[in-house]
Amino acid sequence: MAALSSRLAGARSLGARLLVALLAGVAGTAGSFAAAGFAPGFVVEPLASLATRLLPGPVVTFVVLVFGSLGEQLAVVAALVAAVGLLSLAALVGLVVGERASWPVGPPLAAVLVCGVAVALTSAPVPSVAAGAGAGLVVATSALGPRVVPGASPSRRRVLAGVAAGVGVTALGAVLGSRRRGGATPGATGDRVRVERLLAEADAKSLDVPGLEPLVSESFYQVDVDPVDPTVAAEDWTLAITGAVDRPVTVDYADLRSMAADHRFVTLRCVGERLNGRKLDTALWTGVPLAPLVERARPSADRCCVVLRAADGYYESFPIEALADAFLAYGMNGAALPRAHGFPARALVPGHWGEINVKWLTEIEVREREAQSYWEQRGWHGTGPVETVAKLHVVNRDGGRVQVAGHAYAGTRGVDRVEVSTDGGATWTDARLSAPLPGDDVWRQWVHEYDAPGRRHEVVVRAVDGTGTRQPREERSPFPRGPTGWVTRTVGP
Ligand SMILES: Nc1nc2c(c(=O)[nH]1)N[C@H]1C(S)=C(S)[C@@H](COP(=O)(O)O)O[C@H]1N2
Ligand SMILES: [Mo]
Repeated sequence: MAALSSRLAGARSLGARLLVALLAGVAGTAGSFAAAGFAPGFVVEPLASLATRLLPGPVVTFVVLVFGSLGEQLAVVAALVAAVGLLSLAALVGLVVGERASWPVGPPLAAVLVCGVAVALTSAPVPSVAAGAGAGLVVATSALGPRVVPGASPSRRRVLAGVAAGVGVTALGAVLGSRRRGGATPGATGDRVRVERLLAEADAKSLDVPGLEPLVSESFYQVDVDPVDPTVAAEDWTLAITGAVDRPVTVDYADLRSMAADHRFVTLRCVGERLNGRKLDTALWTGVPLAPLVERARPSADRCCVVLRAADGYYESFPIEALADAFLAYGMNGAALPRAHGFPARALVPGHWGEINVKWLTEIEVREREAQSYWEQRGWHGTGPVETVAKLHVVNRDGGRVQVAGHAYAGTRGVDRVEVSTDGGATWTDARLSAPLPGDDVWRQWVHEYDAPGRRHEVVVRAVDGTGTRQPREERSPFPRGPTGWVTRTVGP
């Protein structure tokens, strides 16, 4: 005991102390990650949420427009740095107080302080104890360093031992944490045969164009206000229908799964994406119609609107009529809804911008007056129907032949045709479309082949929706109502 405390007291160099404290902070963060994974118990998550919540609306909008999803990664990195900083500070206090004491109080004190900071941040006891243990281990190893690393001078050995422990704990924490999956995932949705048949149909109808995403997206875009997705266990999930209703209704996961399942192809598009961006995707969703659930609660005669609320604190309000054909999805492409896309259940509102397709849905409040929406409070106008768009994502060359292709989407209006110009808009030809999939809110693929004119030329595409309306030519930025305009691409000779 006495020998240990004298060694602790020997850690006189400020640099050495800071280094050990920093390593303890890193190890503490790794310990928290090992126990929680990338989920709300992880010390980084509340800081990342705080960062996005504290940022003023225009800044959030700017980050979304400029960085797209990279903005989320920046928030995570910033939160990670802040978490390591806070835990290191706690460890440093333990270390310094420990050096002053005449008995080895440093490591346990550092562990308790780090654990305390983690609990204050996350209110999750188990990951916090793991954080404290990781930090305490590094401080303890650096105190015992001279025994385990022979040769070097005592203070050098102490730091070396701390480094070794820090690296070890962090590596172990990283491996353990990344193995964790958030939320219990029930088996594949029932009705396997129907799902497989529909997926096969989408496969068969997808155009055979190299590089073109098939009709069911291979990777589905993701947009979240919180960089860490909530982890909601199926058995803990409920959806409450509240507000201006005669008798509020609560549905749990078992209720949901006991209802007759339906399968729908639905396309989603984010209002904040660039005109020719990639935040447009389609999946085969499994779930139940939402309107009958809301009807069960007997909405008041004066209802006008709903607010959909979610486990991540997200909320969106819009006219109740939009829910008439809405869907409550708990499956995606034949599997349980992935956590990233709203497990246990999300809303799908046909023909509307992605933002009101609320994920991790927990409440539908019926209202007699309109309410605020998360994005509208930040200046967006994305609760309405989508704009029509034809995207150009593929240019394939084969000698003198050129093949251009993409997707077109017009919400519930449907895509009637896609027109292509290969001379900058002077003349137009109809593109070939993929055969329509069943459903009222699904994109189509288009392809057009032509002889290369032997010079640089402008390819322009535009869609005409099912009502005969051609998409507007005028370029409009995504903010605040979503992008519009004809997509143009220069193709070489
Ligand atoms: N709970 C919750 N639902 C949400 C969001 C969110 O951040 N939280 N983002 C919305 C936005 S802006 C879009 S475009 C879609 C994206 O759905 P996806 O991530 O499944 O592609 O989800 C919407 N639903
Ligand atoms: Mo969005």
